[in-house]
Amino acid sequence: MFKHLLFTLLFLLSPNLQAKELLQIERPWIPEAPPGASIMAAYMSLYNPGNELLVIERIDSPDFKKVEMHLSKEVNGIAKMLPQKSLKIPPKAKRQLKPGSYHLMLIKPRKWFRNGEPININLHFSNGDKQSLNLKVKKPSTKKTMKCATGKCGR
Ligand SMILES: [Cu+2]
Repeated sequence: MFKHLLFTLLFLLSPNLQAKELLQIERPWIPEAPPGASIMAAYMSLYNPGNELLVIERIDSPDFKKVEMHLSKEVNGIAKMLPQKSLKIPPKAKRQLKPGSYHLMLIKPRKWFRNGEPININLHFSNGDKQSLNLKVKKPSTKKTMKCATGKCGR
């Protein structure tokens, strides 16, 4: 009994033994890209449940040559994607990665990722922590794809 209690206490006190979840990922979306596409985008909502500011300093993936953090912004009437050095998520706050705003740019996939296939992304934080995400590619709805094909995307 005492031994069991001691073990429980040690477990609770040792941060290394606990599976750390740094950010809560909501509604992840990696749209399927056409075959041969050299970039894909990843969208999701990042929630920081902790009491300290979390700063994502670097992102990598075994499935892509490079992962960049971007911000889509209109500069002098021209839509641009500005690379971001970091993504800050304040305590108890949410950062939305969505079309037309912050997003992840997945560059040079190692193969054509189709609907339902898994993609791994590693977030590296300024405090040395690392969080691995297992996400899935999702086919954009046919309706939207057809609209885009006829040049009426976004309407
Ligand atoms: Cu981008």
